[in-house]
Amino acid sequence: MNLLFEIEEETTPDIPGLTYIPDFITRDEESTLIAEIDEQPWLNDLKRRVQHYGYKYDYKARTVTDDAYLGPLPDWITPVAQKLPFKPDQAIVNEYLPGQGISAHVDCVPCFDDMIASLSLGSGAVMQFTKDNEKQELYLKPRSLIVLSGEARYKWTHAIPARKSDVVDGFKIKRNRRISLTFRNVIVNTP
Ligand SMILES: O=C(O)CCC(=O)C(=O)O
Repeated sequence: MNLLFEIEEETTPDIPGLTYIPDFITRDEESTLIAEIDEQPWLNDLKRRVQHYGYKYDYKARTVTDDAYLGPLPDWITPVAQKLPFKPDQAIVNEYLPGQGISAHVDCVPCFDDMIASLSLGSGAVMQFTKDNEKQELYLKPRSLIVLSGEARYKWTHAIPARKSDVVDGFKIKRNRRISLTFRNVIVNTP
């Protein structure tokens, strides 16, 4: 039984504006990014640990104001940011230990432009997409990238269920520590 082959064959949900790119980065690039991330300070404002670059996002107020500017994206982010289909000015790192997730949401519409990308590092996890009564799932493999735009970004919520394992194509896959590196372009709001 070839688990990786089975998962490789998983089809991307048919959601307009959703792009899934497995193996977006190499294992070496992944290790370098994780090492860099682990050298930076973490914020503990949420249940999961996060790091913000470019602009600080205010989760409570759901805004990004011009005084939230932190500076250009750090050099260690540049190589991966340059491979994206847009030029981000903001990046958020999320850390998910097994059992942690993120609840269903649409990324703040007045805060961020159309295209949003998320790179998975370390471990995979299922992402759930929901629109009205429709639910679709996609297993985000480590080193994969998803890009959300249009309908996928504005009409569907996305979530990572808080659990310790996922079932993908009938196979149970344990989660390890997952880090996502998410990229956006900020629409600056005046306070
Ligand atoms: O972890 C991810 O891939 C998604 C993160 C996310 O949805 C968010 O930061 O709003």
